[in-house]
Amino acid sequence: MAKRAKTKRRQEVRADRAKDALPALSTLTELPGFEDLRATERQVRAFGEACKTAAAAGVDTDELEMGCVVRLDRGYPAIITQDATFRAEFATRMTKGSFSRVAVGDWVCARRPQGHEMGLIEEILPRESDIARWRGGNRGERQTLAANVDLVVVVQQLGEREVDFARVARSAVIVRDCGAELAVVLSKADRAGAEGVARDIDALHEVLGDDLRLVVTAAGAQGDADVADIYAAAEGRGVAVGEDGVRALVPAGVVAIVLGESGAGKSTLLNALLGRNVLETGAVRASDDAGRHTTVTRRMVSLPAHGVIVDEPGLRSLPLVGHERGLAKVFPDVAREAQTCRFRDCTHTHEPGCAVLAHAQDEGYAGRRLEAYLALASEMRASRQTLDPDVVI
Ligand SMILES: Nc1nc2c(ncn2[C@@H]2O[C@H](COP(=O)(O)OP(=O)(O)OP(=O)(O)O)[C@@H](O)[C@H]2O)c(=O)[nH]1
Ligand SMILES: [Mg+2]
Ligand SMILES: [Zn+2]
Repeated sequence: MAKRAKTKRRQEVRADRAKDALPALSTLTELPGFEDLRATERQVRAFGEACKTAAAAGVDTDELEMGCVVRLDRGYPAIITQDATFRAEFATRMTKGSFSRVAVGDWVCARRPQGHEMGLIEEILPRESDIARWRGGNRGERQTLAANVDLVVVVQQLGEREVDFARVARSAVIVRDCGAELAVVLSKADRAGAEGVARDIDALHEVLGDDLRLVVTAAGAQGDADVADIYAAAEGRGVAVGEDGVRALVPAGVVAIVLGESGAGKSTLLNALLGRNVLETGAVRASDDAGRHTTVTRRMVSLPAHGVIVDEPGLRSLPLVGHERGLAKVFPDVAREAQTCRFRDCTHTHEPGCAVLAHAQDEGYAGRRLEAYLALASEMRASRQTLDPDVVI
């Protein structure tokens, strides 16, 4: 027993030290203001209900405020309310079970007990969108990356080789399934050159359609790199370029998140948008061009005169599990045909009475669009069979 108490004490000391090492919130000038973040009416109503519940549990309602989670530093949330910015932990009645999983962007019922620096999260209010990915193996779980964001900016780096359009298509399906809008930033355009960029834009248009919101950037190009030709090639294809192109995606009032592999240049891009080096960036490995997971904190930064963007740690794997709705949103033309196939479980590869194949033969889909759809659909079919049905949400 004594041993267990000692271990517990040691854990507490370690947790206290970790808290002390967190950056002081008052020094973070890039944090959004309360007026930059807008809760929906549904969330405001839910806050009212949460106050009633807390009052019934004996909480002084004068201490309750509606707040938004603007950072998660090693799991510790920072919350912004109308009057204050403070760190918070979970009220004891919340710490059990999955309710304690708060994400950046979450609106919460927060409590600041009189004379306390640390706040408490009494309740997480319902999410309007939930950007989540599946992680782990057969008994995996959904990990929420951010809540209540309007737009996901998928950042994909360019290089000498053709853009990894399969990865962008996969990201698009997950984003559209999560209830957010999608935009794609092709970063590091200086590495691809004008011809490479033109090739990559065409590939993405082929797979994801011409109305895909696309921006080509080179925010971290070395000083003497000439990107004028490269940007001209993109603009010639009707694609926006540079930091202004990205800013236009995130007007005031919009909350966005950047999503992409480690090393894709997400933090570099956000620093360029902020006009100063607020976020840490790190070199990629020469051997495989992969990043080293430089960003570890999920946090909001506020763009001057524009909206808010959440910087995220890079994601390696993006398994597709149960995102059929997202697939149908990204490929509405294929999904429409698929509904009239003779077999409900048609794989659209060889079956008689397959409307997708018939359409491909008669009118055709753009280039590699069908190929991308089939690859994603088949992966989802496979994951559905291997996953434990109990954990599929
Ligand atoms: N050539 C070139 N290099 C870039 C560009 N943008 C970023 N880089 C480099 O790519 C590397 C990774 O950049 P980061 O901004 O740290 O990438 P990240 O996506 O934030 O990575 P994680 O935080 O690990 O997820 C750095 O060495 C950057 O200098 C660019 O436009 N051109
Ligand atoms: Mg980063
Ligand atoms: Zn079919």
